[in-house]
Amino acid sequence: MKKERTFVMIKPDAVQRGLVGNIISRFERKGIKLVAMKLASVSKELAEKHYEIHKDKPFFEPTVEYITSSPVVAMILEGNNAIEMVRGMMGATDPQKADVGTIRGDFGQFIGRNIVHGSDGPDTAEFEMNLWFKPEEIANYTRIDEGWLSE
Ligand code: IDP
Ligand code: MG
Repeated sequence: MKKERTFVMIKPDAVQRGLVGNIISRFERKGIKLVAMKLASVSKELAEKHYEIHKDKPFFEPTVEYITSSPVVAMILEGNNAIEMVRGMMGATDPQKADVGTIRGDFGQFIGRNIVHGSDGPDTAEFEMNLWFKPEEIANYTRIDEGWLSE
């Protein structure tokens, strides 16, 4: 299976509601490796770049407002097939449609307050990791359980 890195952001509502630990814990327990992380207040400029593929959509402005309203936790996660695996753990974009057991399904109610972001493919992951992190902010290390997380 392909080892991948993906960009994940815990959105302002989840930080405000004290869900940071629970969300990170889910990724840790799955065996996904945390390689970069920071709490950040997001500028309008960064938010607009992050969501630039949606700039013509009606939800663009409100989403930029949402993401800049209070701090977020930005992360790079690494694991086997990590991009798809993380998206699966997050659940559908609309928390009302997300399966129970997923992050959005367990914690969210509204599409405009949907708890978490994860890159949707290899190109987006690359773009978002470069947008949010400098190379020196990324830690390269081996986790002690990696031998048990491969076959
Ligand atoms: P994703 O986050 O599951 O990849 P996208 O379609 O890429 O979903 O949308 C990006 C973000 O824009 C969503 O996570 C959500 O915060 C916001 N968004 C998407 N669609 C709507 C909508 O219909 N109303 C309000 N916000 C939306
Ligand atoms: Mg998306």
